[in-house]
Amino acid sequence: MNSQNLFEALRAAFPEDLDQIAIETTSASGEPLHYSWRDLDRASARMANLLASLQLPAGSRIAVQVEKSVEAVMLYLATLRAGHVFLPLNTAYQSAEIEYFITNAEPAVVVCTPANFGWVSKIAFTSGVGHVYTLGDDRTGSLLERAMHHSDAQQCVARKADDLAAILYTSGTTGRSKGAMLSHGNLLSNAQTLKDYWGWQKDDVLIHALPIFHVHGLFVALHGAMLNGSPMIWFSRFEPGAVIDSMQRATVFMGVPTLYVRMLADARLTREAASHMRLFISGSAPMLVETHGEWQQRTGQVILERYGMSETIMLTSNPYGPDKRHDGQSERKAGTVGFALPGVEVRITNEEGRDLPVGEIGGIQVRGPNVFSGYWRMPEKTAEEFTADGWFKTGDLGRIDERGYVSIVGRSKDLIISGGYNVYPAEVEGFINELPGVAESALVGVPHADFGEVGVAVVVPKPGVELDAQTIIGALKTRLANFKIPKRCLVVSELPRNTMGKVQKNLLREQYREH
Ligand code: MLC
Ligand code: AMP
Repeated sequence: MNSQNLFEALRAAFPEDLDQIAIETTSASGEPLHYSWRDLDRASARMANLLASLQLPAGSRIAVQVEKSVEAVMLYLATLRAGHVFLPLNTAYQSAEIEYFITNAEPAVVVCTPANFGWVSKIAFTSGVGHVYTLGDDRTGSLLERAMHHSDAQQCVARKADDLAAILYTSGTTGRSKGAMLSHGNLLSNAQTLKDYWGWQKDDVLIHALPIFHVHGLFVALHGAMLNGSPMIWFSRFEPGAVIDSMQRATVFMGVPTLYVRMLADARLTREAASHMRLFISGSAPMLVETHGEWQQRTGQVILERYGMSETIMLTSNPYGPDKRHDGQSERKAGTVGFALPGVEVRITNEEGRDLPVGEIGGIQVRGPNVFSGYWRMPEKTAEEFTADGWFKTGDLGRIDERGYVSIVGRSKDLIISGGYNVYPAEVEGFINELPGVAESALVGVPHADFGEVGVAVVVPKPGVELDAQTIIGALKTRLANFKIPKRCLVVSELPRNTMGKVQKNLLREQYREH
């Protein structure tokens, strides 16, 4: 069989001299650390051999909730090499969330931080997971200890293009998370398209400062550098000053708008500091036109905004250079997410699913080799989100102008995007409504200077009950990831409803926008 394992394509792009530096970073105690391409190859081979020794069926899920580290990248590569499915989990997720993911995905292996081993392993073993390892962000943990006993040479397991490579959980409008199933073919085709469209160059160096449990940091950034054999300057946490200081040795940066806002607030960001950079890319959340403009004024560089999703990886992008498909247009237009990527089709439809003319606002739909195959074990949900002729309904509202630029103008899904993370109100409301004394609640997104948008909870008590906002927030903190916690909680006597009895969130949004 002609294998289409994504790892083989990434491995083929490694430079000939494997002793060159692939990743430059600092240890938890601040010591410089350098990883060569050979290190990535050998350590991921050892981990892949460890996984092989467990004799798991092909396509087993490897669920991973660990801090950002180079060893976590090695584990991702090892999972691909071994022919299994990588399931990354945000470190902010709490036990109720982890329990859901583990019972839903039924992983064969769970890897967690040493600090969380107690509660994670309890959930995992109770759910029938056979193997739980630990991986610290300081090169410790049972995963590395066990992998040490395995060979550093490995034959990559053959995979077909439509075999699964990763499952990314994304919250649902009903409050239940859905696992988007991405194949080797989805990931590789998108990475190759972006390599060409963003003009990756021989001497590029990527600043990697994003988390690696979502599409942006794990696929767009990591695959981008690796498929070009380009080294990375690696930050386990985003620190504006340190990132700005590294720009003189780098050429490409990718971030969510909050990262740009925070760098703009740092006086070290100057034209001089950014002068070595070739490309700044933003996505995962809308970037304000003002931020785009301010960045250009301060650095002389025009941010390239693109649009993606867990289900589709990247679907549109502003042009890097002249786009032949669009009369050679090369403007990176603020407030838009650019053109459909080569090979990707994007259309705007009305509620009946009919195509809308240029300039009209409707639902954004997408079709192409980047689009996932469906939600893990949720055939009905999958069927609902695809049209009969194979278009995926993104849930975003937008328009395409006469030049071909796509703008996102809103969302038909009830979703808050806070600092690049998605918060589904239904999920948070579900947790609030379970608290003693709560009759009902609504979570709405309001504008926020740093995170773009944050959640405000409006809660109605049961008759005769006095609720305390801080107690509600405190109770949520033990149950939900920190970025989902409402920044404010207001106790009110009733929620505004329309004649159909539906809560009018638009009124709440207006009323509480100053909060
Ligand atoms: C942190 N906090 C947040 C938050 N991040 N609140 C709301 N939204 C967020 N995104 C809160 C914490 O709860 C905590 O509150 C306080 O801020 C400090 O936490 P922290 O962990 O120290 O924060 P910090 O390190 O400053 O993180 C901010 C951030 C981070 C912007 C660096 O959120 C981040 O890395 N975001 C990027 C997300 C990302 O990669 N998205 C891509 C998704 S892929 P308290 O009250 O406890 O003190 C996708 C597809 C696509 O969407 O197109 O790319
Ligand atoms: P996720 O489910 O985490 O992958 O988030 C995907 C969602 O992020 C999309 O459906 C959009 O709503 C949003 N998104 C991604 N990129 C952009 C962007 N550049 N501008 C506006 N919204 C974006």
